[in-house]
Amino acid sequence: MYLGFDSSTQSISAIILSALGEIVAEHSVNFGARLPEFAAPSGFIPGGEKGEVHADPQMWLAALDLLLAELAGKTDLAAIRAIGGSGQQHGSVYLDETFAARLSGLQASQGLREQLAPALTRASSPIWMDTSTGEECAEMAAAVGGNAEVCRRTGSVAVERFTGSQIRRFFKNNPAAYGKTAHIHLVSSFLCSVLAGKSAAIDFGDGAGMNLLNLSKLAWDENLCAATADGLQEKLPSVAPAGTVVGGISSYFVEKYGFASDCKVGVFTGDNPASLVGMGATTPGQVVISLGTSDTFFAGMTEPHTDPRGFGHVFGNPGGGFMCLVCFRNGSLAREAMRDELGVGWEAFDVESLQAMPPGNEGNIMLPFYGAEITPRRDFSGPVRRGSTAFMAGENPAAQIRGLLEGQFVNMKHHTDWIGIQPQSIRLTGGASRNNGIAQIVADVFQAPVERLEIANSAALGAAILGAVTDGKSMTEMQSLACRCAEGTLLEPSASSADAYDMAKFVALLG
Ligand code: XUL
Repeated sequence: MYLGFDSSTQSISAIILSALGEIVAEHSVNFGARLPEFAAPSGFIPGGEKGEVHADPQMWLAALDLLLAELAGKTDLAAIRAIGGSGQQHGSVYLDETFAARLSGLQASQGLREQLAPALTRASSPIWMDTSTGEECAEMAAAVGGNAEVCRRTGSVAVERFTGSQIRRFFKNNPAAYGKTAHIHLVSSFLCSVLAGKSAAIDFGDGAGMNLLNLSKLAWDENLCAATADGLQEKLPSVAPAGTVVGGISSYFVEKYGFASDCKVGVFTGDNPASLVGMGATTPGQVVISLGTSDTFFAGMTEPHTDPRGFGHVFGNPGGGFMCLVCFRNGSLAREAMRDELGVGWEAFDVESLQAMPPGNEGNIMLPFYGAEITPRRDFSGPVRRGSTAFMAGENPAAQIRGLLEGQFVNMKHHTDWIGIQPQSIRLTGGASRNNGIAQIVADVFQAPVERLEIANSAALGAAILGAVTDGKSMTEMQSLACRCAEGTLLEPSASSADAYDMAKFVALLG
């Protein structure tokens, strides 16, 4: 059996997968609810100033112990042959030179938290929600000749939440503590190190979320490391492809939770690359659209070509090659805002309600943004409408809702054209993905069939599949066994809608 962990913003989860692709056990620990002593109800420390959003790495350690204690109570962990894992991307953990010795000397009689906390040189970890490093991003970009160059090298322009600018901010604001730092890990590689009992490598998927990994060389970029902080390269772990074995599990976990001593630990990855695996979408041509608070589009790519507009990101694909990731801030955020503005319920987003207007919305189009957007990166004070007088006046809920949804997915199609691959099939996930009305619009706009998977936690499933890959199993075989589509969820695009969307008019309105 294989164990997959996903340490996300609000919780840590585990999935145990059999070699036949059956989910044998699932367990999760919610940080806010289960570890109230860290005063982080949503997984991060509230009240950060100037865009700072940090989390307590000690909380992640306490949660790992708690999760395993509870999992060991209901499953025999001795049957686990290999472990894979993923973490929220971009977050970083700073440790001194005692880290390695502390890891190899962990005592099962005590907890991870008290034994490893003294190695932390930065008490809190900046995470992906942090927006405090605009200045550092500009400095890094200027040092290598501009953002186009950062993007050419690393797959993304310099981004606040990415780890490089976060490291630079620490180096500038707290040089003494930076000087004491011997290892800088991502959330993923930190937890992997703890499980393997030694400092672990970062994989190409999560490493690409740092603005420090040169994608054509698949190695740390010397110029960007130098532009970030003194002596950085020596503090970064090595890089390795997904599926690489880090080593056997640390004896701490064997003694304390009953793992077999020959259980292997593979390199961990980011939650999005792990989701690509867990959604069975690592092959180029398959696309995942996650409909959450923000909407996210990700897909496998053969070549690491980058977004000329600078909004999208390119990461390593755990299945080989590369993947793109494009985030849209106005996802459910905007769908909810419109629902509330119109005073309707979610049934107004159902297939039947949406059919009151035809695909293309009789030429009524909308830029569907209720506030700041990141793709495109611009502030909006509300949706921008073009069309009939009634539509411009906000009348006819069916036309407004269809206008919003079509706008969201036409905007998504436009801003993902640079990957150069027509989607063969789209796998929808996230809160709004069960809604057939929304799913049909996705199918029609992209002219591709849309399906939904049985499982909700695709990152932990992907992590468990990566565990199996570490043990020599084929990823595609594990995906075909484990990534099953929920019955009756396949929707075909309607051919008559192929020319219904006026992309050119939408792009002109975007300006
Ligand atoms: C991706 C990103 C988020 C985090 C959240 O770039 O910032 O999706 O990985 O888990």
